[in-house]
Amino acid sequence: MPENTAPLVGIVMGSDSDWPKIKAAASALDEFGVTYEVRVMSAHRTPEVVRQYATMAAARGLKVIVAAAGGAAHLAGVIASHTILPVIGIPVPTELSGGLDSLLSIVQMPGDVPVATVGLGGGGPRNAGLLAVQILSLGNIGLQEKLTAFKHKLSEKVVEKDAKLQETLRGEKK
Ligand code: RP5
Repeated sequence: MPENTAPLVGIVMGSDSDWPKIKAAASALDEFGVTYEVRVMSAHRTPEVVRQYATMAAARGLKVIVAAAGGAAHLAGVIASHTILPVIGIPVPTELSGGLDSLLSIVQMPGDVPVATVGLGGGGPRNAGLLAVQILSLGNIGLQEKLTAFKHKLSEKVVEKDAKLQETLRGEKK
């Protein structure tokens, strides 16, 4: 992460045990040079810290909050209730059906309090970081250019994979 610059994204998680499972979100921000901070706070264990963090986030200059939690995962929703910033929720995998508890706790918000929820495991945490970059890019031409180049690379990779597969299939027919 670029040093000595104010964070634009707040990555928060319910426990330090979540970090290894969600740090791909931070890596995505690193790829695009987006500044961020990482904090542990719990909707249930430190509710006052969460309230203060969410309430002050916009005034501190944060533009997007990424909130990860597992189980009865109320962190993202509680943060969304205290801020007008966009909140992206990352459901953390658990032992209950792979984390269905986390997913439903985050995605099933009541009307009027949106949380943009990414997928459970797999590319979910990375997508949270990328979605934060896309939100920030609305007011940042540099990020728009980087995202456009990123999309081109994605499609190039698939075209290459297709060409390789065609070659392999031709070889198998011989
Ligand atoms: C949630 O409880 C956390 O987000 C974490 O996924 C889960 C377990 O937390 P620890 O018991 O590891 O602190 O609040």
